[in-house]
Parts: sequence; structure tokens; C-alpha cells
Amino acid sequence: MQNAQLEKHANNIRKDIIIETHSAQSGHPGGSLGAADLITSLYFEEMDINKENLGTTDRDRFVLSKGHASPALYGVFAEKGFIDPELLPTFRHLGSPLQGHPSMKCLKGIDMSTGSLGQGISTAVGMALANKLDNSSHRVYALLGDGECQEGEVWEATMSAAHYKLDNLCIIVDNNDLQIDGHVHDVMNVAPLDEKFKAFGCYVINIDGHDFDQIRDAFAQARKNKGKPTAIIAKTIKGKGVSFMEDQVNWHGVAPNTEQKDAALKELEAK
Ligand SMILES: Cc1ncc(C[n+]2csc(CCOP(=O)(O)OP(=O)(O)O)c2C)c(N)n1
Ligand SMILES: [Mg+2]
Repeated sequence: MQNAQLEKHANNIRKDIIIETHSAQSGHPGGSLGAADLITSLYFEEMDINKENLGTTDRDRFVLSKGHASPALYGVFAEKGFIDPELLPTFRHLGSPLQGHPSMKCLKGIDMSTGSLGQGISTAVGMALANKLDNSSHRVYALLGDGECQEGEVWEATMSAAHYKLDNLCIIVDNNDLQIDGHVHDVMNVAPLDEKFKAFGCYVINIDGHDFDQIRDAFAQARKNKGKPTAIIAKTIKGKGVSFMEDQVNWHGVAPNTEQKDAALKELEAK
């Protein structure tokens, strides 16, 4: 797909994120906006997933380990035609399939219920191991936050993935140096993430998580890599695309009011 087309999808997803969080008056815009380019690339280029195979096991799998970025996932589901875009404003409302954190019980296509940081990657390891046992060529992708990497479980899971030589697993870290209440390097430094994942047995690739050429190339390298899992460390800007939300810790878990929503949509529409 042309980068211009990917940019258009990502921009639409960013508008969806604003609409969802504004409608709910809760949720996590920052980490959703920052992950929009990675998620767009996964669903529109990299993964074998479409409307037809969505309800089957005969496809690739995605685990949003940083489950609070659900607005981005629902945005890409709307862009892919997996859900009716009219559902987006029901985000976080009682009875909506668009739960604050993704629920596989509520929405077809969600591969794992997530939200408790650290746990998603473990389930992705299990899925990748199952694919190996089934001789399936399908791949498993897990998106983690950098703050999430403070969880010990992330490293237990990575150690297991390397032990079982899960080259069908692609770990992606949304490396924005922000977490819920500050900079990751101040709260509990996880750097250098690339060297840590390498030490835990991964093939590691550092990229700019907003550059579609680099994202595409990293996924291609991950496919070629044999005998070990791949970890893509993607440098991102939390809140990317809405200037007043970019790189601001305050926009981690706060919804825009109506004035802010209008300003954000205006800026995104101008792109
Ligand atoms: C086990 C667990 N502890 C705490 C939280 C609350 N929480 C939600 S998001 C977040 C910060 C996550 O930061 P990061 O992983 O860097 O995500 P991003 O910056 O991409 O939003 C925290 C502490 C949680 N969801 N799960
Ligand atoms: Mg972060």
C-alpha cells in the first residue's frame, strides 16, 4: 500500500480516537494516538486479517498488550469494516462491545482481553507456541508500552519466547518515554530496551514508529528472522497528530472536552 494511503487511514483512526474518548468522557487518547501508525501498518499491510477470515483461526493474531489503547484498535476495526463506525461513540458506554479495555467476549476479532499490563505478551507467547505445535504459518503480534516493560511478566514471557524459538512472534514496543504519571526514565527507567530484549534472546530492530517505510521494513526483517522472536523498538510520540496532546503526560488518561475535541478534529481534518 502507498504511504499516502496508510497516512489517510491513520489520520481517520486518530479522528476516531478523539470521537470515542470525547463521547465517553474517559479513556486514553495519548497512548492511542501514538500507536495509530503502528496499528495501521499492522492491519492494512502486515497481517493476514480481513473481514472474511476474521471469525476463523486461519489468520494472524494481534494482542494489544497495552490494552488502554483500545480506541486505536476500534478505530482500525472501523477502517477495516470489521465494525460499524456508528458504534464508535458508544465507546465505554454500558453494554457497548467497545469496552474501555478490549474484551474478546464482547467483540469479534479481539484476540485477547487485555488491560492488565504485562499479561498480554504472555498470551501472545502461548498463541505463537500453539501455532508452532499446529505447524501453522500464521504469525502473532503483540504491542506493548514502554511503561508496561516495567512489569516482570514481560521479561518472563520474552524469555519463554526465546526458549521456544518463537520466530513467529513479533513483539512491538511503543517507546514514547511516558507512562501514566511521568517520564519512564524518571519513574522506573527501562532503557536500554533494545539491549534488554537482545539479552533475553530476541532479534531486535530499532525504528521510528511513525515512519511507514521503517515499520514495513522492520516487519519484513522479522519475517526473515529465524530461530528467535523479534522485538521491534518503535520510537513514538505519545499523542501524535494532535499538537496540544503531543508528548504531554496529562493526556494519558484524560478525555478532550467539546472545545478540545473540535480543535483536535479540525487539526486532523486539515492533514
Ligand atoms: C498491571 C497494571 N497496572 C497499572 C495499570 C494502570 N495503567 C494503565 S496505562 C498505565 C501506563 C502505561 O504506560 P505505557 O505502558 O508506557 O503506555 P503508553 O505510554 O503507551 O500509554 C498504567 C500504569 C494497568 N492497566 N495494569
Ligand atoms: Mg509509554
